Amino acid sequence: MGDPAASYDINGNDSDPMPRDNGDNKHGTRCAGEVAAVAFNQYCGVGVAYNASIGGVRMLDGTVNDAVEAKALGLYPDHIDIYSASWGPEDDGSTVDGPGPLARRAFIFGVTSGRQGKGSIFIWASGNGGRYTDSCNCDGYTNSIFTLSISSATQGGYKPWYLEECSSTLATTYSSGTPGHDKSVATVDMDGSLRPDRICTVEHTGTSASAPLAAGIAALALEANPALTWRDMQYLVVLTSRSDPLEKEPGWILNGVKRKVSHKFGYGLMDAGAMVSLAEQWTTVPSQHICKSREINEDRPIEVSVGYTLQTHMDVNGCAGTVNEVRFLEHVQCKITLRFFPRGNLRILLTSPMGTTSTLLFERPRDITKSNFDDWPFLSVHFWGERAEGRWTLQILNGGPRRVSQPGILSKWQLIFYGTQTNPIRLKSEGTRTAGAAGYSGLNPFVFPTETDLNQQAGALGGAGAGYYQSADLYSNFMNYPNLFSGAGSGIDKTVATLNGHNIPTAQRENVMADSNNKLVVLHDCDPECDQQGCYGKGPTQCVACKHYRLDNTCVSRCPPRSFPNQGGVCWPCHESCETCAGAGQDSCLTCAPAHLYVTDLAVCLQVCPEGYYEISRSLADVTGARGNVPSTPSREDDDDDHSDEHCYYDNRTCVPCEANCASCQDRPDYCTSCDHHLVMHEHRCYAACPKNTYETEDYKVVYCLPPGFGAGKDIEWWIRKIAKESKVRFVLWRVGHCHCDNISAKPQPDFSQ
Ligand SMILES: [Ca+2]
Ligand SMILES: [Ca+2]
Ligand SMILES: [Ca+2]
Repeated sequence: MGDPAASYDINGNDSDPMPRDNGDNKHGTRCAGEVAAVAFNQYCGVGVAYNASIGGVRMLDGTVNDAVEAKALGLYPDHIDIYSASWGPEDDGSTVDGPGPLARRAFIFGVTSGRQGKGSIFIWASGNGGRYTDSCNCDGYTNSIFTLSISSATQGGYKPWYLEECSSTLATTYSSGTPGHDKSVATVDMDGSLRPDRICTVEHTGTSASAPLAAGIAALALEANPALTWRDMQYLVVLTSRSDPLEKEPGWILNGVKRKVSHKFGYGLMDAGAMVSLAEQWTTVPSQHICKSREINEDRPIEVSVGYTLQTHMDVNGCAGTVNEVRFLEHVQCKITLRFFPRGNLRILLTSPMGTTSTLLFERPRDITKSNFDDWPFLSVHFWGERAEGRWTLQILNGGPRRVSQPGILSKWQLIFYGTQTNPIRLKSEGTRTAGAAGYSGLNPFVFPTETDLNQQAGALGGAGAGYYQSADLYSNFMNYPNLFSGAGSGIDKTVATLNGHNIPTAQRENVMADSNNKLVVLHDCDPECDQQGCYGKGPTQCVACKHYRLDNTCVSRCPPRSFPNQGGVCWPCHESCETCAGAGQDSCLTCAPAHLYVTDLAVCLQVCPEGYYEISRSLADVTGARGNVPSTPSREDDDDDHSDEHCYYDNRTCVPCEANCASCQDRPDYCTSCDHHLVMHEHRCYAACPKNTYETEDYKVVYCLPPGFGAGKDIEWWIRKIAKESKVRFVLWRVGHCHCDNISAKPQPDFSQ
């Protein structure tokens, strides 16, 4: 159903996203039809999630820049649950490009604050560059942890010609295949005058047609369980997608937790029934931990001979013993800086401590003009569920076919682990499952087993699914779900019973009278935290009702740290990233939990600053409100102003955004340490084009033009002074953001006396 409240026209800057009817603008309509074409319509097929409402965002029919993308990705994040995107950088097999600073910020804002803090779901098509052996890991949108990347399979379960292989693809849905041999996708079509015979097509193709099917399935999962977070959704896809329909295609590996995974299809074909069943049983995963390894900065040569492999490794402990500890992996990023010409010769592999080898980059034979990756965060989802601790091995292989004239260099690499400290999978108990769901798990080996399933079906389940997290701790971990209030006694259900008067201890039945509800109430010696309705006995656990707030079964004057009073006056846990909060979501922190940083423009607490932010520690004097909480660290200034500040972030560290063009910065917003794609850096500022009398080096640095024969040092200083006076150097801009020096006519005479 069309939803104006989920729609916008960014190109026309109005509320009506109706495309121009010129034959080229049917893509969005076709994608929308796959998700939400209404049931029992007279014209065409039905949408996967036909009860979903759907909006349209017109954004590709005009200039597409970072701001346009950010606006689209950040549109109405409290109203829109799922964003389906079938666009990205050129699929030419040589581009390495990704979201700019504003779009990156939109992703972070979406997953932390969208859907009232449960996180926007971004579904992304993995790309159509298969013909040019493109890699979806060179597409920074699919390669992002925030997007759920979706690949395609033909109706026969094979790799289609346009498929891009990479390790960031999470799963697959059906789409078109070889023309004349395989069918394409049937969906709604664009026709300006809505002629009944023109508003249905059977010709929708490519990964563009796969992402909306995945978005529809994700919508069904949300319908079954609206509490799912953005990471819950990725877990459901990992756990329920099926390799078996696609195993005729080679390339499947078995990872360390015995799940089959592929660079073509991720975890396999999405299964809507299994997704919905598991969604119904799902308990939200613990909050995301981020553990960064150290950066390895030793230069290592990558030799010229075809087949040469540079192998290096790193031993990590998964940040054990810190708040960042990761024991159960989700995403793993390997951030790499290297030089090698041509870059497209390289194959990059990463092997985990559990022995899984994931290919971060396959050779791209068309990628022949560039030689660098600069802090590119190659993503693999193949280690999902494995442990982080141990030895990680990186291999960089010169796979050919181009001749290489000089060795390359690996100058920097780092691993970033995302995941949880505790077992993330805690299914609801058997009693709450529907008969249908329970029955389904028997049919589908990929539905995650509960303890009962494990006991009864340990043999029967077999196959790839049974081993996932198959440990005796599984069920007990669920039952031992860390209870914030465990110190206060019983569980919440029992507490409610006590306060309703149904669970009165026998010893308290003397000296009581019946209240209006015929329950037994003591009218004297009540705890001061009881309200005027009295109590059943002594102490704050025996109140009929609380004067202020209720924490587990006890009346309290205020909710303790890490909890907040909900509308019923019950202290409820904050999100794990908050020390104090106004609500349960990640976007509701008032102060941050220890070891978290406050991100100023997004108003959320994170374990590390996101890309494009720099970290500052405010002096203690700036945060007098935090005084009571900060251990007795001596304060250099004696600050008597009591500007008690709500935003007294607990451990005093914040993340501040870099200025718009910086990809990263240091100490202040305008001191860039790297630039956004296609921009050049000059004296730590980022520019679209080289400033006058400068040219761009291979690694996007800008240096001053020098006449032939000039060396470094004093020559350069002299030359800079000289060109400042008279401009004899001409520049040729051959592409925005790239330039070089040209036509330096006569060699000037250095005059060092100046
Ligand atoms: Ca319009
Ligand atoms: Ca691509
Ligand atoms: Ca992704």
